[in-house]
Amino acid sequence: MIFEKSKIEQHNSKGEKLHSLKLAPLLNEFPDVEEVISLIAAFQVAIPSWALGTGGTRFGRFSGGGEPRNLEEKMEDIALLNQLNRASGAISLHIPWDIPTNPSAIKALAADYGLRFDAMNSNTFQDQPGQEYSYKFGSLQHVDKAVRKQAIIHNIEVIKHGIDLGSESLSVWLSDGSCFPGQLNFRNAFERTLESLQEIYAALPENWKLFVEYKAFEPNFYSMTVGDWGQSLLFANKLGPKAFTLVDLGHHLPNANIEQIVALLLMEGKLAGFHFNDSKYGDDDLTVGSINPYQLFLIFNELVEGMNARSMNHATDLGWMIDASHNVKDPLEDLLQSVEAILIAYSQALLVDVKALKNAQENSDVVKCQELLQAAYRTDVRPLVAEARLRNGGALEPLRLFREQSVRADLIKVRGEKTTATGL
Ligand SMILES: [Mn+2]
Repeated sequence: MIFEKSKIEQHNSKGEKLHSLKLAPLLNEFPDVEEVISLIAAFQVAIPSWALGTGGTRFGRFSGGGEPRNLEEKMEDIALLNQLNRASGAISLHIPWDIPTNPSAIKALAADYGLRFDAMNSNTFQDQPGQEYSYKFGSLQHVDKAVRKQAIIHNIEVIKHGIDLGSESLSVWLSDGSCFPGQLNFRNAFERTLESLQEIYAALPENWKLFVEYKAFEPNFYSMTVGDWGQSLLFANKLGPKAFTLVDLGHHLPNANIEQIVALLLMEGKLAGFHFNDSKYGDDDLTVGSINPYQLFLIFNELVEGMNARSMNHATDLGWMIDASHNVKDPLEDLLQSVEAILIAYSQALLVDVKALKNAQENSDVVKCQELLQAAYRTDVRPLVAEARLRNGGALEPLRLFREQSVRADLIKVRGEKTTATGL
């Protein structure tokens, strides 16, 4: 289901005139606009292998059609996204849902599609068929050493799969914790988890990173052993220089100031990167930017400022991943919307008048600070994002082209109406 290049060219030439008209004022207004466009063009967001099918809730799942039935078809879908937006050139694999049984063939397919393998994700939050011990009461924190060992071995296997594919990081999200007061000795749970993570850390190749993801609640509803950024940072600091804290936007208690968390993790050189999504209540895993785009902008504002302060490469020094669930939308359309929202927030952050903001901060000119931030946020940067995409060979309007070409209908013809992606 790969697009013919001519279809994208046709689509672009149809829209080119209107695009130029919209772009012109931005080219005039911002002196550094060429640099901004090239930064946007370099920015890539990894697509998780579990986000290409229809997700569900604990109440049910309403299947879409034409969903990818295996890893190869998932990669095909990501290649298609990347053809359209030129900003989705990486895949983040989940093990065991997407075990590459023939790694050299998978690697060759990725090379054909121009995809690279981003962070690998382990899973000790579910019991797998044939597994000796249960994770009902935790994995790396478990009171039974044999259970911990099983979870450690799984993580090391995930690292090995990643080495085969050329990935360079492991994301560990633990559902470990407790459901009721008194169930767990917090200190002992932390210490056992740390010991387990140390064994996993020791198995990392030299150039690898370990991402420790935190989450405030669910599935455990009294305590989570890696429950917030403080606990994650404690683990990361104790583990060593290859360990970092991973921020998933939906994993905080309501109204948490995520931008401040990001600023301080960057200051400490301990920010791993992001799992992007949006939420209104909890870990809703909604389309990025669909509920609170201003918060996303404020986060990117801290990211850009903090990365520049440490002379970091925006595109490559942190892990950028989507972690969302698509329950009612076409997953591919949702992912196009999510990547677009990320690029828009990033572009707006790049337009902040940093010098003027610094000056206003130094003078405690609160009104001016707000004006400067909101001036950038209220700029319609969509033509800049489209221009970056155009220069990369993508489509001016990816979503429109996706619909005009009836991509989903074609996928249903090939894959069938009733399909379920692995892991869902
Ligand atoms: Mn996540």
